[in-house]
Amino acid sequence: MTFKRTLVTAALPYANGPVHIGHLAGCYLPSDIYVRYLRSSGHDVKFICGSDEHGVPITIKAKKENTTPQAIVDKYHKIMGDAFKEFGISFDIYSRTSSKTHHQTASDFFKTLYDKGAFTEQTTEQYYDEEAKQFLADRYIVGTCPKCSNDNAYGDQCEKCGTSLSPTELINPRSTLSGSKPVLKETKNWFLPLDKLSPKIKNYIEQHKDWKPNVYGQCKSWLDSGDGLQPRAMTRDLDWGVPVPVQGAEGKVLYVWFDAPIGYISATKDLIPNDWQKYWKDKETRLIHFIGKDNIVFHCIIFPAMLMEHGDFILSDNVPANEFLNLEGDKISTSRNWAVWLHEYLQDFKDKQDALRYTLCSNAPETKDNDFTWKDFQARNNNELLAIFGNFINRTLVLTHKYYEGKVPNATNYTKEDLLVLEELAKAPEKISKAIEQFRFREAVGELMNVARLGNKYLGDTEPWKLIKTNEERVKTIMNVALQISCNLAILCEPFLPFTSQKLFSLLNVQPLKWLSATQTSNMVAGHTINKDELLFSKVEDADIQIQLDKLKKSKMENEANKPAQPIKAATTFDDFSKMDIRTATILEAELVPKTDKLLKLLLDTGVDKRTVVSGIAQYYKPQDIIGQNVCLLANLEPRKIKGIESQGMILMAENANGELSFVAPVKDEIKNGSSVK
Ligand code: B3M
Ligand code: ZN
Repeated sequence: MTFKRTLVTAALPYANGPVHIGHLAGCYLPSDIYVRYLRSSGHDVKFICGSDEHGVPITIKAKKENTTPQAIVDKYHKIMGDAFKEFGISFDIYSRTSSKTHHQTASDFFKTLYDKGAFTEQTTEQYYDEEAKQFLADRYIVGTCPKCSNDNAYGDQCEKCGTSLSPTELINPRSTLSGSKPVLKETKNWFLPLDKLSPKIKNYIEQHKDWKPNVYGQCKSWLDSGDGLQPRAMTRDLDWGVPVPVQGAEGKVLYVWFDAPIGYISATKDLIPNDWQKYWKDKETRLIHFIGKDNIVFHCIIFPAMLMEHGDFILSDNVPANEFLNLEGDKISTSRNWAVWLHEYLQDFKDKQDALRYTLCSNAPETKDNDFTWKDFQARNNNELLAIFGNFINRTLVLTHKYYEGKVPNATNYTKEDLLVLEELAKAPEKISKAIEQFRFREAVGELMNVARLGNKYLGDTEPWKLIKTNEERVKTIMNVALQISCNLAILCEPFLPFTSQKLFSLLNVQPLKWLSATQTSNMVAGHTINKDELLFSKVEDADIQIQLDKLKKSKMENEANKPAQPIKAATTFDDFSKMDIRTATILEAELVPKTDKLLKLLLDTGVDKRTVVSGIAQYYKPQDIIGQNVCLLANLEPRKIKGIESQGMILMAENANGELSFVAPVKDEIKNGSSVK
């Protein structure tokens, strides 16, 4: 089936915090590349996004900051919208779900389903705060964790021991609104019977074996899991959101995951009030949702189920979800401030949007979780963008000015080598298109870089700066070819590096050209004058990277300081403790255990003997730095073979909340090796 137009949506981010690189890499950058490519290729495409402004976390944040949910979403809607714009994410509209259009659209949608009898009504018992006179979302209830006795476990989870909970499992539950003890009270909500819709959904998913394996696989596992799909409440007892448009539903709003995807429809209405239906109802429209992996079930199962029940809408054709991006080996976390925030990046790396776009695309978590490191960012900028792409362009522009006063020379006589390069150049757009169309953006950006490599190698091989003394005619052709490559690079890099593309077109003094022109190798016309040369990219210095690493280190330390200590373990007896022979000792020798990256083999002086201990501290200490270090040793621990080495005892280490280890040692020098620790 061929399509006349494409509607691309990017997940609506919650308006309760700024945007970080994980968001960009997971969803907004790939969707932007895709849309820019389609636009450049002359397709009819609309690119939709906006803020997701409902849901419990926003109401909690408002309470904490002593303000209203509306004030919270107003603030972050602006911050997020600005950050996207600054990074060149080219939404046709960045809308919001607190808008009038959206409330109306979501409300009508619910009503249609309700009138069709699509929902089942279920009465359940929920906690109710009699003082605040409202039902309590799980997060509004705290109590004692039945597993670890933490007094401040939430109704959905204990953050201390990580157990998932339901509010009724909490011991001594209390409401965070009034502090009072909540009571169980019956409440009626409307459920989407996903169990009954399961065959239809299954059928839909099975028609999409072409989806990315991570997406298709997750859908299948939802559908095929033990109990299969379960009915899901589409309304909530809450006062922030779209009111449920049904009699007897006062004090209830639509479940945030019911209204949020409808936000795509509302935003399209706001963008093209007279034309939106074409994009949502015509079978010749292709609908594509870009999302992160935690949103798969909502976009592939629940939203399609809603659309099927409604009946008027097309279903999505693809959901190219990405996996997660980690940062320097750790999960990105807003609450732990373990993130690179877009607005902060731009303060530190002014005008370097494309360096981040390039790094995130080259290393995108397309098929598995991936890691962003600042060193990799620096290397990609300095060794690829600057040393290959930038270097090629710079040499081309500088030589054109030097030899021809900035005028494109005539290509008079192509050699076989020139023709091969031009042929390769003309093939590039198709290679890149193919990869983009299959959502393989890493491969696509790799192909783009290959064009820059081609140019760089061509100049290196032909060495026009040498030939200019002996064969002026030949240099004209070489420089003409180099300028064609430069111009086509400007076209081909636009989806990935829009700022660079714009700058390069302006250096070449050419109006931006479309994708199809890159199949030509004659876009730079002889006699045309280019503009004065300027560098396309600048270096990222070690010092710049150190600032970022220090920032992260600071976050780690602040977290460490804020983290509650582990609860004290169950009581033990003095007798049990005295069975342990703990002694002071000194490290005499240390070396890495071959073929491992965590283990050190240590030789210790225990005052009684010299013995070998294998210790898992290599990530925290270098062998050469710890010779002479005083330690405490559990000396009578049964010997154990580790990686073929007999370890005679265990060194005691202090561990912080981030799992980092530090030696524990006597503080007075006169404590000799072999002194017992009691
Ligand atoms: N706001 C979740 C998220 O930001 C949610 C996406 C809605 S898309 C309709 O990850
Ligand atoms: Zn717990």
